[in-house]
Amino acid sequence: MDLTALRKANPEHWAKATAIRTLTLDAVAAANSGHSGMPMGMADVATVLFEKHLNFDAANPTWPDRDRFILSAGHGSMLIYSLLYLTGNPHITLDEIRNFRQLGAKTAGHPENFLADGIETTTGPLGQGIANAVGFAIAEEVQRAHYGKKVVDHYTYVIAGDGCLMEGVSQEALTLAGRLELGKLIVFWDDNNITIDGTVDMADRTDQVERFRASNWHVIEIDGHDPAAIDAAIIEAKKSDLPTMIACESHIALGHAAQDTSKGHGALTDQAQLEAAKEAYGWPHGAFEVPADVKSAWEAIGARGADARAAWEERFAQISERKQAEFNRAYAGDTPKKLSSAIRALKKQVSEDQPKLATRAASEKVLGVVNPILSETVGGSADLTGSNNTKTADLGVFLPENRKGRYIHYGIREHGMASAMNGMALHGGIRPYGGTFMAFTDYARPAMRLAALMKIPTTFVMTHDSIGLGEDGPTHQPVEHLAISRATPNTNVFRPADMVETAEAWELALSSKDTPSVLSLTRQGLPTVRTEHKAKNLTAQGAYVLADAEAKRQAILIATGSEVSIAMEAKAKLEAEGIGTRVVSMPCMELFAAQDEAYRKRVLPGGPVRVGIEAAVRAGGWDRWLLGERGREAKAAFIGMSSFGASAPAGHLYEHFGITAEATVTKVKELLD
Ligand SMILES: Cc1ncc(C[n+]2csc(CCOP(=O)(O)OP(=O)(O)O)c2C)c(N)n1
Ligand SMILES: [Mg+2]
Repeated sequence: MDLTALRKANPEHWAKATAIRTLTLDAVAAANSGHSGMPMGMADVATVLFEKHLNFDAANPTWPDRDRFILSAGHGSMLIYSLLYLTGNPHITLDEIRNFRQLGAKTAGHPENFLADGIETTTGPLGQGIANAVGFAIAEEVQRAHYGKKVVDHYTYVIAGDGCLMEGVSQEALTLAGRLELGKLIVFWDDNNITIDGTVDMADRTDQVERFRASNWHVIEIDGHDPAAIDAAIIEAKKSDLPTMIACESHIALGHAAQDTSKGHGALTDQAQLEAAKEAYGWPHGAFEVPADVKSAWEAIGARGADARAAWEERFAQISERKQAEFNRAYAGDTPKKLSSAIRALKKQVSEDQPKLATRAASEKVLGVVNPILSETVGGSADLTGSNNTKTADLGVFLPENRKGRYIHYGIREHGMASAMNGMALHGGIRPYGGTFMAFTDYARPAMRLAALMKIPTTFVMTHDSIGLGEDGPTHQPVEHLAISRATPNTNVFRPADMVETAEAWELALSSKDTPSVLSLTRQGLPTVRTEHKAKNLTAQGAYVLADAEAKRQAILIATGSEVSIAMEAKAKLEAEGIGTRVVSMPCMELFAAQDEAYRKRVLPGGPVRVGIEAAVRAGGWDRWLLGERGREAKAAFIGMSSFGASAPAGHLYEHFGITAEATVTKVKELLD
């Protein structure tokens, strides 16, 4: 590349883009770690996007109708930090840039959504950003259909690298976006032909242009260092009814000795080479120094959207007060007042009717009450709608011809679904939930983990939650998945025992503001165990005494979900033999752990023997409740799974694996001996 020619052709653009490049070089050198090349290669694209197109107001980074910018290639975090600092974002100061990658800095190694407004999503695991972006674009469409173009009308822009496009999740994301014709989604591909191990073609020869076209995208190919071409491409992309991929041919680590090599991907810290690059840029300034005229040009870009934001606020004030309140409530993540009374009424009815129902079917009934009350729910399933029971009658299907639809047929794309749901939650104003079989947690897991890390309340509806699903066999029978989800920080795993607990779990999931929920639901029918109506949400305590000992208390049975009724059966048998037995239903270990110690001790007093019953592995939290919080307070045993399941009718499997009331009675007696 002839840098002098580039500089001379457009000196103002060059100075702005060079500020990004040099801040990146300086910050990475100061941290002695990081990724220099990507921000250096994509600085021109980012500069044109921010200068001419991105509708944002740097001083108000959470304005709801802003355009969203997502750096899917999260390793290039200095690109977004530079942009936020230069445009005047209140959180990313020069000190933050100087403290890149240091403890307590907002400028973490990879962008973290919860550290600074303006960072829309956490990226770093390649492919997540582009898949989140599909959710952002869906959220925009759904909200626009509901509130009108006057108050919702924005674009979602993404920068994705070769790595993002090589990850499997990108295939799920882009084919879904193409089918749904998300025309306001615009992806820039950083086509630099470099990854860590070498050139891309060492591992991949995909024709990305053809791949996107085949998936119903509009595609534009440009020189990623030509400001006029970048501008023209964005103008064209914005007009397209289809999502657009702009292939930006670029040079990683532009102007550095490591340009166009995989060495350029990482930390370029050599001082002499750094200075040589600055010299090649015609940048005679010190470390972290941005000349005042360049900084003020960037700040003008940051202030450019202030008028648009003010105009938006005026338009917003014109919609009905009811709509304004609904919009603000949904953005705040608050539930309507009606929700808890509706849940209470449902619980009362269920306790009276005492249906025998699979919790997945119970969940559908709860959603039937919830969805008409919460206009912000967007449901879906990865091609298991009838099995996950996620669709209710009032939700139309979201399609290009029906943007009012609030149900998404995600297709067989569990990872893409989970990641898109995260995008919707991050966008704001939408409460997404989506279903698959619990065994396919594995396929959705990277996004489930990120929901927890990002502190967003995505709800994962995981049905067919044990060997109780029966004949489909061990591939479909989760045994370790509860443990995996419970081991994940900031995740509430609910395993309701009946429809009452299912309603309570939903109420908690829908009220959560910063914790995702996993609902573990059965395929098989379960009796109602909560036969006495309690207005209070008992699931909120995580565990509670469902039935206390009648004879002198000698045993405590702790069970979750489908095994609570087994515990009740065992209790009846034990009481008949004079062994007083308490049954504790434990629908959410995390919420129980969050109760004060006095409550935990009241539910699980020392003394009696304890048996845990759950058709899953013991790992992932059980020992704390079985052995006691100090690990030696109770004689205890666990009835559950220690191998994969098998293919047979559910009843046979429970017998075969010894998860029965009889086995529980035997265990209690052994412990009492
Ligand atoms: C899921 C995942 N796998 C691996 C990595 C480690 N990693 C970070 S960047 C990178 C290479 C990415 O190549 P590309 O997107 O082309 O970025 P460039 O080298 O062009 O900056 C890899 C493998 C990661 N961050 N996420
Ligand atoms: Mg690359």
